[in-house]
Formats: sequence, C-alpha cells, structure tokens
Amino acid sequence: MSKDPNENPPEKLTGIRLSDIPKTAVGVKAIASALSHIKNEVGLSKGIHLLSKINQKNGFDCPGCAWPDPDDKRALLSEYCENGAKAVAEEATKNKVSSLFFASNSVQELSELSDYEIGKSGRIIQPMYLPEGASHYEEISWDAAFKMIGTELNSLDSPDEAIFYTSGRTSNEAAFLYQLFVRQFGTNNLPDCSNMCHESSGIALTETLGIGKGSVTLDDFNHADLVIVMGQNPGTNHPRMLSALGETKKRGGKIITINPLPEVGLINYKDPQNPLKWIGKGQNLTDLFLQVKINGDVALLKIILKLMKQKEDTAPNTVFDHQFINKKTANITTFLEDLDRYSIAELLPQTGLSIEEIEEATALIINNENIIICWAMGLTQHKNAVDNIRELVNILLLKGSIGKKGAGTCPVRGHSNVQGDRTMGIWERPPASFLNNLEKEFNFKAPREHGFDVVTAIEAMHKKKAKVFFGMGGNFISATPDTTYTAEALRNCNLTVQVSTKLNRSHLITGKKAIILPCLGRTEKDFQATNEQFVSVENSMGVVHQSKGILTPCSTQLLSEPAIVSGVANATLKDTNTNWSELVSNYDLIRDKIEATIPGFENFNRRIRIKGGFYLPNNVRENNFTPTKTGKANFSVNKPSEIKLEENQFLMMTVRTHDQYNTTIYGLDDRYRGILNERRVILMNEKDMKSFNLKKLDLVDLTSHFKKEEREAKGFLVIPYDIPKKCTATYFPEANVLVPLKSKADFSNTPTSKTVIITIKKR
Ligand SMILES: Nc1nc2c(c(=O)[nH]1)N[C@H]1C(S)=C(S)[C@@H](COP(=O)(O)OP(=O)(O)OC[C@H]3O[C@@H](n4cnc5c(=O)[nH]c(N)nc54)[C@H](O)[C@@H]3O)O[C@H]1N2
Ligand SMILES: Nc1nc2c(c(=O)[nH]1)N[C@H]1C(S)=C(S)[C@@H](COP(=O)(O)OP(=O)(O)OC[C@H]3O[C@@H](n4cnc5c(=O)[nH]c(N)nc54)[C@H](O)[C@@H]3O)O[C@H]1N2
Ligand SMILES: [Mo]
Repeated sequence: MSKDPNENPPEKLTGIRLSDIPKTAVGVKAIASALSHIKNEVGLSKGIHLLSKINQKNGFDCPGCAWPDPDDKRALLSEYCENGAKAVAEEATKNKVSSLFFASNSVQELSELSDYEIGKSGRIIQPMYLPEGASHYEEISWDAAFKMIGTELNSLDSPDEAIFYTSGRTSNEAAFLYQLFVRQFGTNNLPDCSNMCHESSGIALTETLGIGKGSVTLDDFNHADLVIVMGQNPGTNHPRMLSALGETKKRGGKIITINPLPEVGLINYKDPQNPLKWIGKGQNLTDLFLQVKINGDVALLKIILKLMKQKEDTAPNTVFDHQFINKKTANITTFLEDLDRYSIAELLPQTGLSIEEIEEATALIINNENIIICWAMGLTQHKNAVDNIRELVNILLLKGSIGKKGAGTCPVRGHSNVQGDRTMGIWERPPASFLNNLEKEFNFKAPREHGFDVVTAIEAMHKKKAKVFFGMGGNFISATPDTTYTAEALRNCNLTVQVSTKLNRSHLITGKKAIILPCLGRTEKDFQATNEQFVSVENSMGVVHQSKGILTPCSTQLLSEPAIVSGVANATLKDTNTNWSELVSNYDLIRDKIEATIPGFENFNRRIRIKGGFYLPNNVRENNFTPTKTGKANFSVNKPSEIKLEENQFLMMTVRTHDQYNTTIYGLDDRYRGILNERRVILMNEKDMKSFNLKKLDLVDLTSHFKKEEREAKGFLVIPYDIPKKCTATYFPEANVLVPLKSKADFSNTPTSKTVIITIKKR
C-alpha cells in the first residue's frame, strides 16, 4: 500500500539556500526563470512558439490564473508572465508517463517521492488501472475503463454515494456536460476547488450585492483613484495584475496593500509587458502598506469604518454618499448601530497596527472617490472569511463606490476557469431555476437535494457513505486539508477515478481500485468527429472567450474532457434522452445547449467567435441590486476574529511559493522571499524566535491544535522573516496535514488554511 503523504516525504530536506529578498518583482530574472523552465520542459523553439500564442485572440487561454486579458490590443509575446510560462511548460513537458513507467514503479515507490518529483514524471499518455490489491497500475482500454466506472456507479445503493469533484481548469463545454451527466445520474454531489478557494466571496457577494462574482472590469483600473489589495500576492499568483495596478498609478491613483507579509511584487515591480523598463529601478506600487496580523482584517476594517463615521458625524456629507445609500442600499441603521458597539481601543490590538497607519488609510478612503478593493485567499480562508468580505463591501457602500466606472469589487479568482465552471452548474447547491432549465431542455428529473462540498465529501467518504470518487482534474489529496484523514477517506472508496494531464499524488492515494483517464491539455489541438474544436472559458471579470490549443497532443491515446464525460455517460446512464456522442462530435452543439439553459449566453456560438469574447451580464456593474433578498445592496453586521492564543501558540497561514501552481511544484525556489531550494520552512518573526530560543535554520516540528485534537508535521527549518509577531507562514501543500478538516469558515465551509493554531518544537 502507498504510504501516507504526511509520512513521506517527511523530513526530506532539499538543501536550503537563502538569498537577499529582491527589491523589485518581474524584470530580467523573471524572464530568465520563465525561459529556463520552457527550455528544460519543452525545448526552446517549440516553447517560444507556445508563448507567442498564450492569451492571444487566436491562441489558448493561459492555464495559469484567471486574470483577464485586455479587451482591445494584445501585445504579441507579452500577454503572459513568468508563472504563466511555467504553467505552460509544465503542461507541454517532454516527459511522459506510460504503462512502462508504471510497470517499473510501484504505487508505493511513487508515493515516497515528493510532490515535486511526482509532478516532474510528466504527462500521462494512456488510461491506466490499479486493480484491488495490486502494487502496480496496468494498461486498460478506454472502453473497459468506461465500462468499469459505469458498473461501479450503477452498483451503488444510491447515486448520492458517488462524488464528482472538479478543479477549475475544466472548460465550459466539459463542465456543462459533466454536471449534466452527474445530475442525470441522480446527484448534486459536485464539490469543486472553489469550495477551498473563493466560496466565501461568492456567499458574501451574493448576499450583499446580488451576484457571487466581482463587479470591476480591467478598464476600471484605468479609472480608479484608489485600489486596495487585501490578502493577495499578485506578484506571484496573478503577475499580469501588476500591469493593471501600474496603470492605476500612472494615472495618479493610489494603492494600499493589506497583508501580513511585504510581498515583493506589490511593493515594487517592473512592468511585465514593457521590456524596455526591465532594467532600472522599477516602479513603486504600494503607497501605504498595512502589515496586518493574520485574520486581523475585520478589526482593521471596523476601525476604518468607525473613523469614517466619526468624520461624517463631525462634518456631515463629507464622507458618506447619502444619495447612493438612500436609493440603493438597505440595513444601514442596523449596521451603524452595531459599529457603535465596538471601541477602537479594543479592536486595535487585533490588527497589530498603529492608529496612525489606519488613520492614513482612512484618509485615503475618505479623500478618494473611485475605489476598487481586490482580494484573494488571505481573506477567504478564515473562520470569519465571509465577514471579511461583507465588511469590505460595507466600505464601498458607504462611499457609493460601486456600480460605476473605476470602482467596485475585485475578488481575484484562482484557476483559469473556476468562475466558468460555477456558471456552468458545477455547484453542490444549484439554484432551482438552473435545475428547472436543465430538466426542460434535457427531459429528465434533476435531483433537488443539495450535495456534498469538499469538506462534507471527505467526511462522507470517511464514514463510507460515499464509495466512488471521480475527479475531473485537480489533485484532491494534496489540495484538501487534513491529509491523513482525507487519505483514509479516499482509501475507503471502492473506486477512485482521476481525469488528469499529469501524474500527481491523487493517483497514488486511491480507493480499493483506481483508474486514471488521461486528457488533452489547454495547449493541445482537439479533433472530434466533425473537425477541430475549440473550447470556451470565463475569466475573473466575467468575460467568456475562446481557447484553442496549438500543439499536437502528447499522445494519440488522449481524449478531451468532453469526450471522457460522454464515454462515462454512455457507459453509465441506461435511459438518457441525451445523445452524448453527438454533442461531443461538435462542441457548437454543446454551446447551443448552454445557450438554451443558462442566462447570458444568447447567440453563444456567434459571440464566442468574436475575437476577445463577450461579457456576461453583471447586475452590480449596472448599479442594479434587485437580485438580493431586499432588492437593494445590503449593509451587513460582521464579527472580528475571536482567536485567543495561548502563550506558546502561534497563528500559521499556508501560502504559495513563487514556484508552484497549487499542488504542482514547478521548482523549489521562492525567489521573491529569498528562500531557495527548500519548501519545508516556517517563516517567523525574529523577536518570537528569540523569546522561544530559536535560531535561523533550526529544525522544528509543528503541532496544530483544534479543540482537543492535535496534528503533527515534522521537519521544518525556521526562517526569520518580516512578519507580525505571533504570526507564521508555511507552504501548502506540505503543511496541509496540519489544517483540521472541521476548522472551516462559517457559511462557506472553506477550510481555514490561513488560520491554523500551532505550537513549535525544536528538535
Ligand atoms: N503562479 C501561481 N499562480 C496562481 C496559483 C499558484 O499556486 N501559482 N494559484 C491560483 C489559485 S487557485 C488561487 S486561489 C490564487 C491564489 O492567490 P493568493 O491568494 O495571492 O495566494 P496565497 O499564496 O494563498 O496568498 C495569500 C496572500 O494573503 C496573505 N494573507 C494570509 N493571511 C492573511 C490575512 O489574514 N489577512 C490578509 N490581509 N492577508 C493575508 C498572504 O501573506 C499572501 O500574501 O492564485 C492563482 N494563481
Ligand atoms: N493549505 C492550503 N490548501 C489549499 C490552499 C491554500 O491556500 N492552502 N488553496 C486552495 C485553493 S485556492 C485551491 S483552488 C485548491 C486547488 O485544488 P486543485 O484544483 O484540486 O489542485 P491543483 O493543484 O490545481 O491540480 C493540479 C492537477 O490538475 C491536473 N490538471 C492540470 N491541468 C488539467 C486539465 O486541463 N485537465 C485536467 N483534467 N486535469 C488537469 C494535473 O494532473 C495536476 O496534477 O487547493 C486548495 N488548498
Ligand atoms: Mo484557488
């Protein structure tokens, strides 16, 4: 049997080197790093050809992040970034995982490798099967694999005993077919990576503004007076966003950054799209950096709100936009009454900031009209994550800074099509209207009961209430919290199936039987019965556009994701009214069905052929809040975090390095943080180190504490870092074993990957 992922690769340190933290992001080093990944993985000439097609109107959507492309001009060779290039290199790698590879490596041997080593094995090129009790995967034909999946699914006592996970790279066409199959099979068990990601944003924004998506477009950054970037590290995770922030600055706008870490990219950068400026000093982006304590954001926002109210009380009509508030919002009285219950003195210690810094931020908010607030995982992965986001909405509502140019909400999405997948119905809690439309168009009875999300799916598998796990992309075992528990859950399944491009740990921690279905990647050409196909995706700002691969697939035995869904559907559904094979023969037919069932996709096949795509409707953008329960934009009442640490305890956040895409580890360097060739590190405040008698590069073991439970992760090197006292940072996925499954956000059920209470023991 494969070993537990937390047992290995346990304390396998890789040889740390520390370097100075660079003063600026992007620049020549970024280009060198991108080219070195491209050269090693793909080869230079094919690699350069690939780079020239990323995010071009006739190219493929970058499989990296969901940051949008400009609506109009797209510079040749520059609509990508270092980390987009790495994402492409990773997919287009020369390394291949064939049946020969599996014959010479047992599952156990592979499971002893690190995530980095597993990923570098390469692209899986044929379907594989791990029989019960076997030590090695074996070849299997597509037909036999589909049949086995169908048989297993149909032998369940109820369709609700199967779980169908999605990761956010899946195209709209594949996602639509997938959810349709799952619902025709009879369940809403459609957890997705979003449950661990921006679910808290979706919940908070739907309740307050009437749509679970952000409201700004890329052009709004050209008109903003103030952009606040909270809990986000765009220099690494959304590098092209730096260009947008650069535009804001160029036009005289200001930027506030709120983060426990002074992330290099935000402080100073060199425009990734302007090579002439790569040499030289770079541009300061952040005007005001608030180094907030982990999870101190609600307290900070409340102080800002209180200071705004104080000013408005002393000088009426100078802060609040009363016209907007009166006409467009609800619940202001309850909100203001609640605000009065807090005192600044009581809130301040939770932020770790001085009142002067917060006053400076408040002045910027008061004195500027058009404000955009951007955020990502630093706000969404806490117990009170939904409060975080509702509270920042309160600021925008008081200022009337929403539903107009240069202003609004900007939750920066992760996976390149995570937003599109949700639009397509990948959702364990689908609205009734969506199911009604499906039923009408496809003539079947859709299940109405809500399904499992990521956390409840793991619990169900652990309790053996769910017995088949199907993963449409992603790397479930490494992405989810509580690694040991989740491994037990997956092993309890009768069958686990992964639709994947590359080898990952989820192929090695399996149910009794396991199947790998290898699929085409974004970069590859997709030929179906009628001709070459393209797919569509939706970016973080609600633009739906084409993506078309340009490479010959890395193996003749790959199927596209839509074709895989069709294969499984045909082998599973006995009396379906849907002609699955026909839909897959020509993706236009799938798009016709999307148009027939999902609002906003009128003339889909025509508009998807317009270069650059089209915007989906967005009520907030139109200054219309009627979709909320009150029919208005809602002020809300939110609670600061209530974490009390014992003297020897610390807060730990799990973050990404500059060299990874979630669980895909591109390399071992975190260049912007000066930490090279090692991932098992813990970033600590130097004063904390001193009081706990710890020195640079001491080897420590970490224990997390939740209620009475304890979890352990061994072998981390201590790094002194510029981080608030009592706060620490480790890298995901290595530290996932410490994140308790039951520690999750209220309302959204998102694991609290950014607030883990730990103690640190020196070896
Ligand atoms: N290259 C690359 N690109 C990616 C990804 C990747 O792994 N690699 N992942 C993609 C995905 S799926 C996603 S969701 C996004 C993730 O993008 P990010 O959210 O930028 O990713 P994280 O590394 O989780 O960084 C969280 C940031 O929040 C800060 N933070 C942590 N806790 C708090 C807090 O309590 N308050 C505040 N104010 N800040 C806090 C951390 O210091 C860190 O800067 O990126 C996407 N793009
Ligand atoms: N502790 C901690 N845990 C976290 C987070 C955190 O910040 N801290 N972040 C969370 C977040 S924001 C997210 S989004 C999740 C990510 O969770 P996932 O989306 O499940 O994980 P990824 O690492 O993005 O998945 C990578 C795998 O996807 C497969 N893949 C890549 N491209 C394709 C494709 O085109 N099609 C198919 N079928 N497969 C493909 C490859 O086999 C690759 O190994 O992790 C979450 N987990
Ligand atoms: Mo994400």
